[in-house]
Amino acid sequence: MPKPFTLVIGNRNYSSWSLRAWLPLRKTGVDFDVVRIPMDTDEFQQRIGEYSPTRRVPVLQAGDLTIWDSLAISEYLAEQFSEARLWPDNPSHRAIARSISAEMHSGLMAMRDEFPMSCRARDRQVQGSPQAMQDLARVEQWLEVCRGLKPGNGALFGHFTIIDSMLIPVLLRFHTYGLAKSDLAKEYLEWVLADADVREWMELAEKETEVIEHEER
Ligand SMILES: N[C@@H](CCC(=O)N[C@@H](CS)C(=O)NCC(=O)O)C(=O)O
Repeated sequence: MPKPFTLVIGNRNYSSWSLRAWLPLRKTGVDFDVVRIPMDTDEFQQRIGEYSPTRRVPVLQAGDLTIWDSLAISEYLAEQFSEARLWPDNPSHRAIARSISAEMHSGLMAMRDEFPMSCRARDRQVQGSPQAMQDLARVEQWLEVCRGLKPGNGALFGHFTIIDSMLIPVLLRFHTYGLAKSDLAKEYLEWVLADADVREWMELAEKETEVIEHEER
């Protein structure tokens, strides 16, 4: 019996956008298949066109429907699974969460380029450019804004929402490169690393054997 959804992802170790789609799908509780295609390989080039019009991952297949792009997948899941409350309940909080998610989705290029995600890597020492450091400072500002609106620990708006899945791959970089400086970032990172789904993803990433040289620092 085919499962209702199939998520096509890249390497768990490297593919931050795959993680951003996998997490909200996981949080809905729905059953789904994963097709993992290792990136930067001949296999990726041969197979990706079968799934993805952009030749990128993630892609969600929902019956006949194909949804490419992590944010579009997240929005679709939020609509289909309203009980999962994938956006904050409060409309103002929702607007801010969407603004930050969109900013993450379309920006922070220097940080993304200079501090690539590698879930299994630790203690990396990288000197970021001024632009990358500005991007990292922006992440700290986001945390301050969210905690200002909704004081507390753990998920930014009291329960897991899409803003968390947008930020979690950044927090995993904080872990890899020792970038969590403020108490807010340290506390949030602690919550991220304790999340059962994040842990599962990281454990599976550890078992992957592929190495993408240009993603290593
Ligand atoms: N805006 C897209 C970005 C997708 C993306 O850049 N995916 C990367 C992996 S994290 C990819 O497919 N890289 C493979 C390639 O470019 O060959 C999204 O949010 O889903």
